[in-house]
Amino acid sequence: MFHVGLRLLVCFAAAGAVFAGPVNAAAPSGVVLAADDGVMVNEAWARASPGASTTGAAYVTLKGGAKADSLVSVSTPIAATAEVHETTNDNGVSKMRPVPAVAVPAGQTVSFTPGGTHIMLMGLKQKLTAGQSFPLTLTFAHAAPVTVDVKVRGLGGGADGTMGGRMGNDNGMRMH
Ligand SMILES: [Cu+2]
Repeated sequence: MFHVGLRLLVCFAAAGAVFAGPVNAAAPSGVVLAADDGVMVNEAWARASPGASTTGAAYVTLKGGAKADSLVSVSTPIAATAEVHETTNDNGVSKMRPVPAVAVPAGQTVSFTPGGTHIMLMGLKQKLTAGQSFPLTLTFAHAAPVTVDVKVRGLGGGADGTMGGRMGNDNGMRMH
């Protein structure tokens, strides 16, 4: 028999947190570029490309704005072709296929991940080297296109410690 002491978690009241509600400032008609109206693109990163590989994969986290939207295309000057792919597991075999659009519901977060939805870069014009970054433009059905800086992380995680060990086996899909 042993006794597990119950620990009380002390929560700090969020003193001073000020929630400013929607500010409906009068904007010139036809000009609506407020950040919270469109899709936010966060955490854009890519894996370093090994050896002479001419393909790579990049990942982003999308945060839906006030209205539902969808990502319809991606492009980058460093690759001949960039496509949104999704990885599916078919009887233990990873397969990927291009997806025409990725739904970004209002206010929802959509995360691209190794082994899941990813941005496939084909015909790389330069090696993806850890520590470097490159521009990636995301085009949405409704929101204005967004260009983000994609940070290249080392193969298999490393310094940043993220995404080093994903679940499942590789099945020759190490890049995705
Ligand atoms: Cu792919």
